[in-house]
Amino acid sequence: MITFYNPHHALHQGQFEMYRGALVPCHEVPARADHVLAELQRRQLGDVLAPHPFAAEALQSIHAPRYLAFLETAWAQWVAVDPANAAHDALPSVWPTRSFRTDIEPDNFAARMGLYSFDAGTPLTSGTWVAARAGAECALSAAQHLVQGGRAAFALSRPPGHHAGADFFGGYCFLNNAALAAQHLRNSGVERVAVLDVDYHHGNGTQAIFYDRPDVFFASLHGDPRTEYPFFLGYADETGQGAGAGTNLNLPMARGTDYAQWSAALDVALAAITRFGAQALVVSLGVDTFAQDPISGFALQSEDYLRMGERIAKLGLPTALVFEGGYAVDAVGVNAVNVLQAFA
Ligand code: B3N
Ligand code: ZN
Repeated sequence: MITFYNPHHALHQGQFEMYRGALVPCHEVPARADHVLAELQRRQLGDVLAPHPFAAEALQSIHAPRYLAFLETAWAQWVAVDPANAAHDALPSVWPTRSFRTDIEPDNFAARMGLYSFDAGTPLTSGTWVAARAGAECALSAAQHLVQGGRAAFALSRPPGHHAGADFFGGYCFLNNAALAAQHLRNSGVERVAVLDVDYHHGNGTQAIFYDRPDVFFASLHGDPRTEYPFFLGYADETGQGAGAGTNLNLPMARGTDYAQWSAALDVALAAITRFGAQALVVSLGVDTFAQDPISGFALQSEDYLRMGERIAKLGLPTALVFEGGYAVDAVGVNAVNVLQAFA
């Protein structure tokens, strides 16, 4: 198995996220990717390469041009508001909720931050754009590896991606790496692609991007959004719309879910992916389902990730795995690489 590692990921190093009315240290830290890389190298699971460069059009296959233009220049805009802003990250604080207009991009920077985001937990930093773009290129490179006949590839991307929509960031995500990989497969002639999201949190961005698409199946196993982030999407009755009716499968589960319960849901998702006739698979690989994860509520153990990988690999599909969440930093390397082991 080949890994595409984002050499610029550490340029995105947020300081604080909003939680219960206070700024708390960010959970999504560079050490997460460092631990995964170290574990991959310790087990010698294959080559680790820098991603290939991709033209801007690759990002535009998923993301709105005005959103990309905003992200690319956001830090400069933030510092232009006040040079003293360079000392701290930008966080949104005002949003256009129901009845507000979103067709106008206001001149005010805080308003633009709100227009293009959905929470106050995702700081934008001086290095966010460079890191996010290189992370997206890891996912695109992994997809390209499958196009060239590879069995599996891992995108060690940071920041993560599955909460990012076509034109918004949130949930620590800016560019939707998994969606970019799936779309690259489609653009390269793979007719039916499935995205399997095993992160603790529902991949609202990925779902929204493909919700009316008959050619991309999205299946997600996650904490019940009635109690778990991102709260406003991820319910079982969301099954796709229009031409995409029937191509979305949400399997929400209660806090405390262990591997026996979780793997029964995995079987349901994998059976649906098989029925769909997927020719390639993209896995949003979050390991925040781990019992000791500090912000999540499932009860998976490190050895469960070995079985998870074996089960997914048994599908026999060309598979691109894209790193998402997982915040028990010391265990994140072992857990993620346990999944990858079956593809090595
Ligand atoms: O859910 C949280 C959250 C929960 C507990 C916290 N503690 C105990 C300090 C802090 C934060 N925040 C909402 C944002 C969650 C983003 C999840 C990103 C992710 O992994 N997506 O897959
Ligand atoms: Zn997550």
